[in-house]
Amino acid sequence: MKKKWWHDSVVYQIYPRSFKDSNGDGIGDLKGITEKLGYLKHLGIDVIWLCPVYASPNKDNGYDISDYYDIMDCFGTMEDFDELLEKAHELGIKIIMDLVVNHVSDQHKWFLESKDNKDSPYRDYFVWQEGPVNDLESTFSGSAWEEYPKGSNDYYLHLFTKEQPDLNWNSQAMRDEIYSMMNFWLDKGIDGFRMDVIDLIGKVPEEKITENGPRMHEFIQEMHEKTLKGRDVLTVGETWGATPEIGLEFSAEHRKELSMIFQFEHLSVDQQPGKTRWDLKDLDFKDLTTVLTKWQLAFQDDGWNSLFWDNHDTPRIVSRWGNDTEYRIESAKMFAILLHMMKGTPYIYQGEEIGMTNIHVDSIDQVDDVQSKNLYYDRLAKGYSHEELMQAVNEKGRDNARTPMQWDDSTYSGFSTNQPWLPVNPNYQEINVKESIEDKDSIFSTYQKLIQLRKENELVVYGNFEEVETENSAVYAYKRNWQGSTWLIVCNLSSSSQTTTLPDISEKRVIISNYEKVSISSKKLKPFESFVVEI
Ligand code: TEU
Ligand code: CA
Repeated sequence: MKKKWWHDSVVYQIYPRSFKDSNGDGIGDLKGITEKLGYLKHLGIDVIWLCPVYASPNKDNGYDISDYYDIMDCFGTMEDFDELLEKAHELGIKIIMDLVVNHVSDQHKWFLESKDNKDSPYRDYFVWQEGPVNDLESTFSGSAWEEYPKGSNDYYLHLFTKEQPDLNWNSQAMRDEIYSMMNFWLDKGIDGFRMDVIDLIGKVPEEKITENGPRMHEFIQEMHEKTLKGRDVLTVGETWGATPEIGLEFSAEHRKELSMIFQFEHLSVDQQPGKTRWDLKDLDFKDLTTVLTKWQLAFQDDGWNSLFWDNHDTPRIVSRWGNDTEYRIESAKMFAILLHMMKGTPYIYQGEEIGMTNIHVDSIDQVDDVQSKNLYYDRLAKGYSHEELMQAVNEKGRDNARTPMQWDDSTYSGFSTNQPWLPVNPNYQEINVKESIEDKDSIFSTYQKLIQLRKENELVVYGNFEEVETENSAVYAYKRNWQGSTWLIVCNLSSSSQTTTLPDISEKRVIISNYEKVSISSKKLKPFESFVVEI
């Protein structure tokens, strides 16, 4: 495998609205990020993935872009962006931007032209259809078709909110505009893109095909040819519908498409098969570890994995499958060790490195996320109970990951001097960055050490992956083999003690662990116990 700079990199995802507010308006901003670059350097990350900062009316917090060439007012100016990029580069930190090109905002000039003038060249930039339309649904509930103007029998497609009209990728003119825009940012010196729902661009809505449409790879290859080719950048596609085979098509080197993809199969194991994230199901450890192993093996020789538990759309892993009370620290560290010892590029979502947790709300009025809100009202009308819907929102809602970053124990957690746009999690006095950096046994220091291990050991980057049988589905174990060395990674996924059939290990060769005293006989593991040992 040809070496790439992103093979041994660790990426840190920033949701700017919630990261750091520099001017006291309660909303995080670019200057706030620049202020905190030193912190990220201290953590040891190599790359920042910046969620959308482009001009936007914020119907979906920046994922509805009204101008790709401008910065959102509340985040700052293009000068602030240039300064952030420059300061980051000075520290050796790269920045990849979110690229949202499946749809734009209904306030984007292309759509404004398109919607009121059927003869406009921009009409074809969107997916217009005459009624009657099919029953295709939006990810954010309700029909994916919106009639405009009312009574006209003309409909446009929106796979997300109706304020996010879908772009028509069959239009060459539209595609060329997207490529010019990408080159504008790449020429500025950014280091790559995270591509929002990129597996939807080949959609054929009249056949109800959304993910993995027939022309998807063709478009990505054209994009590569016209923008990425010859540039040493990281690209990661968000692909909810990817199988390992599709993942390989996206990321195998000879395909000339992307560096890697985000697949979501491991995060779908706690939902009822064939249903949505809101249709809850208890986690079965075997389901999870089977998927993890499957993706590791799929990219053993070609292609490349991304590794992540959390992002701005998913609940916090420590609350989701760990234990955010009694074993918060142990379980957060266990999930960190499990993930960071795998082959692929790890992504840390802001706050994950200090073990930030989900929040609890009692009423839908306390929720900001458009997906949760739409779901609630849609299903309430369909007869679901308030209680079951609030349970789903509390367990899976996107606000869980979007509460302001907890920097210290002062009012508003050091995020802002004013009431933030989304309330701070009430546990900020106990869980915050200040406390974490001072404590050498913190979750933060485990992340720091894991990042360091990746830097110092090719085994972590390129070692062969091999699952190890433990005769206990609550205990996941795997080996990494590289040039005669072998590391064994052992993780108790459960909140109770577990026995296994693993061989005894030597204390002297423990590389990292989440309990001070590692269970020397690995036959009995403490709750959420995890360690890495050279064998
Ligand atoms: O997410 C894709 C997406 O569909 C998720 O929002 C959703 O949570 C998932 O389908 C499970 O239900 C991307 C962005 O990450 C998200 O923030 C945007 O809202 C969305 O695209 C639209 O741009
Ligand atoms: Ca601000």
